[in-house]
Amino acid sequence: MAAVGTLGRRIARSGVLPLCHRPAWGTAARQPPGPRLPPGLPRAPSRAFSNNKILVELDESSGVATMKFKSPPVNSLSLDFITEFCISLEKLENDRTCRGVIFTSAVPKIFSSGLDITEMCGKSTEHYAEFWRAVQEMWLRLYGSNMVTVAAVNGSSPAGGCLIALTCDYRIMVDNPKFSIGLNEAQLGIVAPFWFKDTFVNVVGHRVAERSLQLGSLHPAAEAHKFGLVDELVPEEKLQEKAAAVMAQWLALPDHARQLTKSMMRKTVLDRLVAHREEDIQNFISFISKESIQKSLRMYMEMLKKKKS
Ligand code: CO8
Repeated sequence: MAAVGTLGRRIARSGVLPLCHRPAWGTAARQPPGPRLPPGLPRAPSRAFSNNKILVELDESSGVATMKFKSPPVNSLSLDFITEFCISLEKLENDRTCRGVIFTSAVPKIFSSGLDITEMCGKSTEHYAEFWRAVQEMWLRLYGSNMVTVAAVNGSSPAGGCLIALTCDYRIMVDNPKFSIGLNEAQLGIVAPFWFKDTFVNVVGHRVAERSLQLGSLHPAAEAHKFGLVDELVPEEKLQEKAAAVMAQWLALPDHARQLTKSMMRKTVLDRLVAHREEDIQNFISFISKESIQKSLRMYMEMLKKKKS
């Protein structure tokens, strides 16, 4: 898919409603799935839709979808990836049989390497505006989702990858010291915006977030678990089973009560970005366009390439 047009136009072409036209919080409680079938009887079918970068499978009997990132080598969050993400999420949000989504990766050892750095290097002002609006949109849709969202983190998850996990309701990570997670923007010479910071603070608290953000830390799985960045660690082979069990626990509650509680906890942070969205885009453009920042990003990309040789 070519990276052309605004995210709004891209989503409009897909027939998906833009965020501002979605029903208000709590007004569209999801329908619980039908009664459980006795063993042996045919089950409701699973539905799958796949684009280039994300595979979505919806199990209609449980009401749980899995979104699997499949954009090698590192599931970087390019404009195309983010567009697919928003469209897929919106399709599920509008599907009354879907009550929860598990996010995971089909790329071995990587959950997501975060925002695609090439989208932020040597591009036009218009491109930076389109890209940043898409990043905002992805966060607004996911943080404000009515569905239960569980991140099944099966690999490294720096920066924007960590943000996706932080934005979910619950995080389970594979217990592997080689996998790390964190908002490492400072290491790239860039600054995580206020809504990345707000999301992080809401998960781990102010002190831990401040230290981790200032140092641009990437935390090995066990350390991330110790201070609550991830809720649980499991062996790789147990990840799917655990994610399904957590999802079942969250879905056992009445949707309207859980959704209204989620909204109460997240509304202030969501509203802050909505109120300052254009200003945030202009800040991003003027920051990322600075020659000193461009130089830092180029050096970082070179460092990634050199690491191989
Ligand atoms: N964007 C673009 N390309 C990337 C990215 C990325 N985020 N990450 C890796 N790549 C590329 C590499 O350059 C390499 O390319 P090539 O094959 O052409 O040399 C290829 O992907 C494979 O990478 P590695 O060889 O490094 O793969 P490994 O399996 O050894 O390691 C890692 C995987 C751990 C994910 C490693 O690649 C890594 O650490 N990547 C960088 C992750 C990172 O720092 N991301 C930060 C992105 S910024 C962000 O998300 C938030 C920005 C907030 C904006 C604030 C604005 C002001």
